[in-house]
Amino acid sequence: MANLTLVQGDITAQSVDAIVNAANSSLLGGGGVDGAIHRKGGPEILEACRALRASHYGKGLPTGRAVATTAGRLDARWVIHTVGPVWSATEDRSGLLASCYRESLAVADELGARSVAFPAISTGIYGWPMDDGARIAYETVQAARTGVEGVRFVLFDERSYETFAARLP
Ligand code: AR6
Repeated sequence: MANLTLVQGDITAQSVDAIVNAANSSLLGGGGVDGAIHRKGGPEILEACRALRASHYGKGLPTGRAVATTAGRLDARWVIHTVGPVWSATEDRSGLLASCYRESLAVADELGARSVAFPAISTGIYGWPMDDGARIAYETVQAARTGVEGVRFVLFDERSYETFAARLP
């Protein structure tokens, strides 16, 4: 099982093998973590995303799936882009959020990544409640059969950090 750590800060400042991006299915960038990763990582990441769209994901990367590109100028070898579900009060989409963590770790395993940094997927623009996002993140990562040794959750602000810290297994 991977060792779990928490830090408060900016995921683009992390030095790890793979940084996970909370992307959207277009893979062409956006706000939040996605915007920060593309801004700091530089145009190489967008170029790689465009190539992936052209070769495999003409209709977009489905929700719950993950795919890797170069990390450009970030201090990492790869960025793993995953598409979280938009929060719904009427439909249970937690399986899709769990899938983001599981699939990202599966991609990390294929790459041979040993350390992976995750943001709190779906808890920003996509509106997922932070405490439930933390629960799903921990449950899924703990249950994963993975060769990844270190999983670092990077929480942007104090409130999200405290929420994750309170639920840390
Ligand atoms: N480092 C770490 N965490 C961050 C950072 C950062 N630099 N910036 C924001 N967060 P979000 P989503 C936190 O909105 O909810 C994009 O436009 C943020 O506080 O980035 O999955 C995509 O293109 C929140 O807790 O992702 C999609 O369209 C968490 O990261 C859409 O947003 C996730 O917030 C995806 O929405």
